[in-house]
Amino acid sequence: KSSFPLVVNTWPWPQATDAAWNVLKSPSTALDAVVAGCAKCEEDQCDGSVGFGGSPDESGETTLDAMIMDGSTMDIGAVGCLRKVKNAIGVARHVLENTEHTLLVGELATEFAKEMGFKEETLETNHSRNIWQTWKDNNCQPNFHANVKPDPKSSCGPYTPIMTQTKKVMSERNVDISQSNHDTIGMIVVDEKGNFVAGTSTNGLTHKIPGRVGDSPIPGAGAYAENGVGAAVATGDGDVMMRFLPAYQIVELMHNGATPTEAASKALERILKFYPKFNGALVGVRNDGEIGAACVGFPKFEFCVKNETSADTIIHGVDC
Ligand code: SD4
Repeated sequence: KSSFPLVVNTWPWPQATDAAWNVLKSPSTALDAVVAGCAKCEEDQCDGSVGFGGSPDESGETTLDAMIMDGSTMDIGAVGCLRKVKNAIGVARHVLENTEHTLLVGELATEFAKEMGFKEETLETNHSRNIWQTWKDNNCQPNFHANVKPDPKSSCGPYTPIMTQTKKVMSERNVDISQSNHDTIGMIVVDEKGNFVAGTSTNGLTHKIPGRVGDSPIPGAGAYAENGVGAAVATGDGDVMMRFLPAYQIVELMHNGATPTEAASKALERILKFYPKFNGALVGVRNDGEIGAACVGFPKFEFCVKNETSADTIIHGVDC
């Protein structure tokens, strides 16, 4: 059980925890802290899975998903498939604060971001170009159009449209995450008054079909927060997770008396009934400061916790 204020985030990324904590103690709001924490990972390109230069899609482009939810108002701002803007969580915050909307997507989210003063720049790096080139060299030319026949002279055989390929790979449900090592920062910040804010930021799934949006910007899937109950965040196979709204489930289960660990385990069980090879991890924080997590399909899941009780951020591990 933790005291408040509190910062919790997915994966062993204490630099993000510390960034959020420092802002929270500056002093500032839980909303500011989540934005600062997730932005730190976007800048640091945590694991190559957050921010620019990671997880190129089938056309080589990196696109970003992010969300922020304020449990004191139930306001949400989110961006999906955001192009050419590095600070996805910052744009999500502007959706929350400057619009009546919840989720903006794609190129038009970029237009919105530019209006809000964000810089338009490429999200490609040598690293992301290399990942994409290596993949492309081994998989033949992408062919999005069903009526275009694969080139029979191609050295790597008939091209499997990614749609089919993805279905096949996805049906294994343990291939994509372990191979592409893609993770999301999901962060929960609680201020000293018990206001909950949750956020996410990710560059999603490597070699995704352009246009794919994961669970991270979907309310109740990637994150959920409700003052008086708690908050939860998710990481893992977003195409599956968003079908179950696990973050919402955790908050709802906690509302009905479950501990965060029980709630996270139950939410995973619901998914596993249908997708036994699914990979994912969930973290929840309850209104009384209790923290819990559950995971499946990863060898181990680690998450960071920072509160007043220790000078350093503590990394907790859960066996999956
Ligand atoms: C997604 N959930 O886009 C994200 C990726 C992730 O660990 O969290 N991977 O599907």
